[in-house]
Amino acid sequence: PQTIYLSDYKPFGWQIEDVHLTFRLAPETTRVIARIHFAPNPGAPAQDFFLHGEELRLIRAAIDGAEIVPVVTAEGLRCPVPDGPFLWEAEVEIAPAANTALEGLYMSKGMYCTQCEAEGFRKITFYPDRPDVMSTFTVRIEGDLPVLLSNGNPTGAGDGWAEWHDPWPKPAYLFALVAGDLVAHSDSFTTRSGRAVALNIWVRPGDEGKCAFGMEALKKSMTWDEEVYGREYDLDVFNIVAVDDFNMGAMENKGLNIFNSSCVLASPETSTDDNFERIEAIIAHEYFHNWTGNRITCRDWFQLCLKEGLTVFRDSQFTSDMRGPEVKRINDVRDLRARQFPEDQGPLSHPVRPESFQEINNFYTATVYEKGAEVIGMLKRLVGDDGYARALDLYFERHDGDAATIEDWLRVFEDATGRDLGQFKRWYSQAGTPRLSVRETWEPRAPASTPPSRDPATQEAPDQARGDGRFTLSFTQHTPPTPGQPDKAPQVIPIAVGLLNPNGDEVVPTTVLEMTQASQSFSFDGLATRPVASILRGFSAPVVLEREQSREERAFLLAHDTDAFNRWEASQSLARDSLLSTITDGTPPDAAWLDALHKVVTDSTLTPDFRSSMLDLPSQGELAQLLHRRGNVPDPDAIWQASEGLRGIMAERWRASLPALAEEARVDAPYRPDAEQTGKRALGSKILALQSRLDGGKAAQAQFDAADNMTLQLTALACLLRAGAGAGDAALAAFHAQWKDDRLVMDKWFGLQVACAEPDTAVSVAAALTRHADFDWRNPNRFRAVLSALAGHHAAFHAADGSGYDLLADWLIRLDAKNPQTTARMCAAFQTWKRYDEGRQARARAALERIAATPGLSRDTNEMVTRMLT
Ligand code: HT7
Ligand code: ZN
Repeated sequence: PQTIYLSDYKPFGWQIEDVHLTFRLAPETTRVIARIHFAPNPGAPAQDFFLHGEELRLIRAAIDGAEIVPVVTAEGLRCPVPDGPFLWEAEVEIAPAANTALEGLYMSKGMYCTQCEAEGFRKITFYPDRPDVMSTFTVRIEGDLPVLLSNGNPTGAGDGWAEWHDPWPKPAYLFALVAGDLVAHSDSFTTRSGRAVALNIWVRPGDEGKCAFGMEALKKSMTWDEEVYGREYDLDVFNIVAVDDFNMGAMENKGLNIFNSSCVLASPETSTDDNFERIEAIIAHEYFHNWTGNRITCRDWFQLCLKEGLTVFRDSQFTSDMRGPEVKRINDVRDLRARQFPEDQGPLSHPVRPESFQEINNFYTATVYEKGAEVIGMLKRLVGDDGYARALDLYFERHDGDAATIEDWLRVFEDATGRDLGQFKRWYSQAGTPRLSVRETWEPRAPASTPPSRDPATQEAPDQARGDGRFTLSFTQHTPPTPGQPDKAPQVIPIAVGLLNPNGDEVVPTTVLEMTQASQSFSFDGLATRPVASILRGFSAPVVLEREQSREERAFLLAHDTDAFNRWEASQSLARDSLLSTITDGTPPDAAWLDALHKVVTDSTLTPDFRSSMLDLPSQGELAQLLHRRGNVPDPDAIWQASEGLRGIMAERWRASLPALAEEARVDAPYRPDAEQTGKRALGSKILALQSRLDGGKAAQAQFDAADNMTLQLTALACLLRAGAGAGDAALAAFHAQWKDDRLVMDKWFGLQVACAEPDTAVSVAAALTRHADFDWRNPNRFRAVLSALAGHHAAFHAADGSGYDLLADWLIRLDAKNPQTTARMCAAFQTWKRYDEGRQARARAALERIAATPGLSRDTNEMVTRMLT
């Protein structure tokens, strides 16, 4: 397979003035007629005329009206063209009903829809399918279906046809078409400059009752982008369509966003609070792409983080504003550690801006998205809120209509703030998670003559805390080697630090230290007593902080830190140590930590959602990662036992407080998926899980029976299933009877049974579910419901007998022939395989080798397994 390199970038030899497409829809024989005006691109080097095209049956091609016979290969088409501008015409035939890869034009339950990012447009017609070739599009759709949609504004419609025109030049990956028997939930929005925008969420009949929340989220997103980034919507209509068969979450096609139905449809009865929050965030994300991605797009796919990192950063800001910043930050860091850290610390590690790939679909990763957003967060921390706002204004002003690069992005920050970002740029090119270690020194009487430290933090203690003491933090950074990058240079690390007095007062408020060297010290002068340092507040950089800190100090921070994230982190760190001691030498859980945590959890001056977050324990995958980092071989069974044991001890130790906590978490008002109620239910579900360990599921059964919303119903069902001994059987059957006709709820039914099973039964539960009559494995949501749940069950997936690996491999091999993109993404479940013992490694290797040896394996999956086996 061919490897593509960033360094090989070369502009396309032609520009496109306009694109006219006519679609004559038919499931097996759709005709696509393209009329495209090309003109030479004066800035491009000389090259042959080549158009991408895959799985297209060419019927006719012409240049300036004269028929030609181009050379057609599996990748595209070549032909001689005139020196000047010319009109290209091509008619091709495609078979959307046979398209199971869900890329290009395909069918989902009788509905036509498209997915063109990254390189799907080439399955629709011959075209320079690359993001730096932009054009306006006019589209005519002919088909015997009531709703015919494309990008831009509608320009005409009649019986069996509709025409659309998108006036904004766009790359082909933003093209979209939808046709089907759909109904709309409609509304409108007036932009601040007075444009009236028609808003529609299109769904299959029967789903119209699940659109109201998405519509509100859309309007909130539109308002927020105007208020916070000064960005207005720029067409007369904004359409969203819900599709059941979809490889990812959603797609930001210009004016016609297409969503996986699980990421837009919601109702209190069928969706959990987490679903609502995720839907709100994804609608915002896709909407925000209208500026960060569509109006300013990427020059090439290596620049993917330019749009994705920035848009994730923007949607995180939005969620913080809608739901509160503290728990949002905690959740984002949990997610980063669970998904991005393993990627960055394993065989799939790659820079935020990769330098080569075989299949770009394999680089829609947590590194590009979430680490890409973290990098922007650091940039904002370094230049300040005003600097960030000026840089973003300049970015939109300078690059509107461009296909831009990371260099362009950093240059606007340099020009707007006067900073040199040369070293900062390493965050885009160096893979791996930096390790940051810290040493503390305290000089009670720092002699006045002591030369100032190399980088004085210039922080003075407030008057009542003033003294002669100097507190110094000495940091060292090191990034371990990653594939293709043995040596790393120091990065710019913004380290947010605050200092607390032993009585809990903050003597130095949050200060951002800028570390640029491999080792660097920062001093704080004028202190009366040795402070307790709260380091990396708000998780100010995506690093692993290695800090020797006493349990007493961590318990102190857990109780007193004014930074909510570090309060949570102090507890996490104690939890990690406690669990690791149990895992490695059977030490019982740290009682002092449990008591300190209990104090926070029962403190009703704190919000329920923060208290709920405090109850989160490090995941079993995170513990395995930590053990591996410390040079131990993780034992998944021991990790499971320790985690379960700890939960049991928490329940016992806190037995007396649980009823009052459950009462406090009760919501009496009608269901609303807002931050306040969601926080209460989140706390309530954690408490119920603890109670279920004591009462065998009695309280959970009562909640299940009385539940009038999916959050309460599903959390109760999970507790009953975890209680084992058949406690969940009746509820599971009742749930099935109630929801068997709702595909999104049934995905939950499938997934939960695997997630809640004991390690020794989870693989057989998953295997049995794959034989269930409703296991439609070609539907990515259903496939993931069972098999991603298995991959996420640490102890079951890493079962010593290799059964977890084998089951997943069997299904990946089967799916690859139909849907390479989803298969390749799910292969990443194996990325940590080298952490485990020899027996497990041998079994995982065998599973990977079996996938690799599959005849006709897709390029997507082949690249992933090869990287993991190397
Ligand atoms: N920009 C999109 C990424 C994407 C995608 C979405 C759906 C199906 C296939 C896809 N390939 C790439 C989604 C986003 O980040 O907003
Ligand atoms: Zn995106």
